[in-house]
Amino acid sequence: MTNDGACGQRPRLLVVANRLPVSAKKTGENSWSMKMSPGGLVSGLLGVTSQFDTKWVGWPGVDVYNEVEKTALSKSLAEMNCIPVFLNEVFDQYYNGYCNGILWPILHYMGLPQEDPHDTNKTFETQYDAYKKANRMFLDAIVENYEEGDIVWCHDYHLMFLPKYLKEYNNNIKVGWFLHSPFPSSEVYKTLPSRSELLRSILRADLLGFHTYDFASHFMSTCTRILGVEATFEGVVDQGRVTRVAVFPIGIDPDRFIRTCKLPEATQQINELKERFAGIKVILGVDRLDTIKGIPEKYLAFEKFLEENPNWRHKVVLVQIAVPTRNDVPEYRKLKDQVHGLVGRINGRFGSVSSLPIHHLDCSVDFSYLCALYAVADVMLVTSLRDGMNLVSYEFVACQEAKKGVLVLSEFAGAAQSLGAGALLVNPSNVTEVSSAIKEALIMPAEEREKRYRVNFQYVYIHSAKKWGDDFMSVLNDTIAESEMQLRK
Ligand code: ADQ
Repeated sequence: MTNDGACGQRPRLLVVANRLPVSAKKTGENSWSMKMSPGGLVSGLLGVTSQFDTKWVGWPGVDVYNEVEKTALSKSLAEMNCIPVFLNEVFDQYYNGYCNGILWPILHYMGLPQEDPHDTNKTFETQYDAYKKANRMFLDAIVENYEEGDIVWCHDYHLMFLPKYLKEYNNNIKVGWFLHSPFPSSEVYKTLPSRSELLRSILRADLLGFHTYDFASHFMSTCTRILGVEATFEGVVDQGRVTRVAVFPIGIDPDRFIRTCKLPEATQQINELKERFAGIKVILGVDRLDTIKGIPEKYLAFEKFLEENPNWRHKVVLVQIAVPTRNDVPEYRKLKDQVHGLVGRINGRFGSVSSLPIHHLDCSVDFSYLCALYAVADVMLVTSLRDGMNLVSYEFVACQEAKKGVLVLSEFAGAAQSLGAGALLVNPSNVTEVSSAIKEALIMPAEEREKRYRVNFQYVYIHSAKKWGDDFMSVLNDTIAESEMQLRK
């Protein structure tokens, strides 16, 4: 595909995701401050959007009911090419309820949660209705801004109804849909009450993308088992329509990380961190505080490592940045308490007045400091129980030019299929295995670290976010061109 439109203009792309890349916060009457939202989806897409005249469509991070305020906020967001979807009263049941309470655990193999029999306001059915309503609100925002020829790229499990709604509105709209999470085996997916309707809705897209071959294969066998349709990489054939399915492993913008590590601010932060941890090895974890990220498992493995290797006590720290997310979902609040309990126990058992083995921070860090942490770490510890890709592991590799540290990576992260050759792969639920991998990483000879780093760096550099976006757009364009040719025949 060329990125030039007919009159030399860049083609228009509407990127639709649950959340806009910026979150708004009210600072006064009709005035708002904006902050970048952390998260893998935003990080991945930032590398892509420069080739297109891109508009983002998504929730702005706040409820706004007053029409004057809505207009004021929409105007500020428009300057950043963002179109808000005010989900307001629908948000709780759609986002906390159906998306994160039901779909997220199913997609990550955690099973269907039990319905609360006492809360008749929050049944699966009411949450599902809110989900559909929210998807319609996204449609309305798109329709208001749609121009003939626009490409609409829908992201993630929040928007499984959108392809169907878009095609019902205008069958000629070019629609792509990408899943950032895993797609599970059909045995897990089929427990979902609305399983067929959701599959049929996403099958209205022209192209469906997944991070790994396994996820795409699970999706296709699920279509066959649940809908009884023919599904191969040539396409899924449902009700006379063919939907293309393909694999697009996401990446990062590696140059942004490499550049930032060399800037004066990060250089100073790197020096301060080196001084702070002089003579001590640093193991790093950077995760959203999410049930899928395996943070308790990480702490249990580190505890075992300290238990079994007394000579390493006071010579190694685990710095864990765990930005809280989804605070309104009860499981996430429980997780925070559980993790804090473990940190207290391990620091109590193995710490001293002058040294604590775990530095756990409930916060988001700014980009320069994040790069500095990646750059000084000796070991990166990723223990996701399931993860679509895990961009943190890519970011670590991009920042390790000087140190050439070791990546210990869960085999259940999509990244294990791309960085597996250079990383130490582990089963995060096996504390003994993770504890041994920590030790292996800490004592690995420089020559082997260098070799592993080179393999991973090359992969991260080539498979960038830009490549991911270019590949998706190129296949989407080919798919649409092919189906237009079929129609003309
Ligand atoms: P996430 O689950 O958010 O993404 P991940 O891919 O690791 O997971 O991306 C996290 C992003 O947030 C990274 O860019 C990281 O730098 C940033 N981040 C995390 N904690 C932070 C903190 N404390 N401070 C600042 N920044 C922080 C989802 C899926 C993943 C998939 C991505 C992209 O769950 O599996 O890889 O989308 O598709």
